[in-house]
Amino acid sequence: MPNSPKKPLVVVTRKLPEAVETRMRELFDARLNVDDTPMTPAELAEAVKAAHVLIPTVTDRIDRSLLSQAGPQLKLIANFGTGVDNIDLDTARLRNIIVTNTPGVLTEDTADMTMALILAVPRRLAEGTVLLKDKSRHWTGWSPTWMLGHRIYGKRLGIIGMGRIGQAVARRARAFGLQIHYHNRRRVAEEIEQELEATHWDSLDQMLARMDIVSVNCPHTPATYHLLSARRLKLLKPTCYIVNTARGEVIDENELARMLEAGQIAGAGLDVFEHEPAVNPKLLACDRVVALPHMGSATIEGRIDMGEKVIINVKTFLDGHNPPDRVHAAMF
Ligand code: 8YV
Repeated sequence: MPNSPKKPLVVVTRKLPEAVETRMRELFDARLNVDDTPMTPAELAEAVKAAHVLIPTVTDRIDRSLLSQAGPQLKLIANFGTGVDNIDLDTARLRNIIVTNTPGVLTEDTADMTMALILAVPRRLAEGTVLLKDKSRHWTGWSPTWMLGHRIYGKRLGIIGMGRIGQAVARRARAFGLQIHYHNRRRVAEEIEQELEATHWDSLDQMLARMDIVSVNCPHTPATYHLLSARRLKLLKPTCYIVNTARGEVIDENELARMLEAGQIAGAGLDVFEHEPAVNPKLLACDRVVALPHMGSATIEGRIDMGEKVIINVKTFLDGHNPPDRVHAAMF
């Protein structure tokens, strides 16, 4: 019997949904991570020495030092995720390694989670649940002045980053009666502004000073690192709430924690943190913070869609074509 041609080695760094892994096994020589233990830098180095394709996630640092250890056979990094701030795009380009991501398929889930936080923080959802579940406290009944939050309807929402996710957040927020404001690298098309009745702010500083809720929906890039710096956080009204489902690095987390503790910001809904998986203990100690462990796109449907997108990118590339979700450094 003739030898069947050797399939390319595809290393997947984390456990993926069953259906995705099954398809990967059929198509590639897939080295999967069955017990889902994050790979150490040494294990990642071994992987890039042998793999033709690497499929990392947000938890893997694909930096210059790692890429410098890659063998010449590594030609594609197909990120399982939309944000590519875990990958040194410039070094990948210099080494002729193509990078792809999974845009679009996690837009609606992430926007849902953003909206959930926009509702949860001003209306004190997490605090209320904790109060009822805490066995040491007994709920004595309704009171007109107890557990008051703030109205959402009619307030001003400032969206930082009006890409796919920012727009999906704006659509939801409008249905809740929020007024939409945004700051973005580029102004969005007029039809979109009209549909969302969105006000564009060229100056982020000026927008921040006037908002009731600020939602971070931009990618983390060198240009957006600490975009909400200590100076900018001080521009917010003390009654303003902040929601972040993008990347922790966009906000100066230490300063945010300090200001929340000092009552200089009304509250925060945070799904992402600057030094994940570490979370600033001051944030966790603050009643007015709803904190989630990076769950924005965590739906079964979303993860399967992400896996399918990764497979399409890898298969298209291995078949000799340009993968559909190729990332260029200039895009980020
Ligand atoms: C993913 C995300 O879960 O895709 C992204 O950029 O932030 C997340 O929602 C994660 O990145 C998977 O790698």
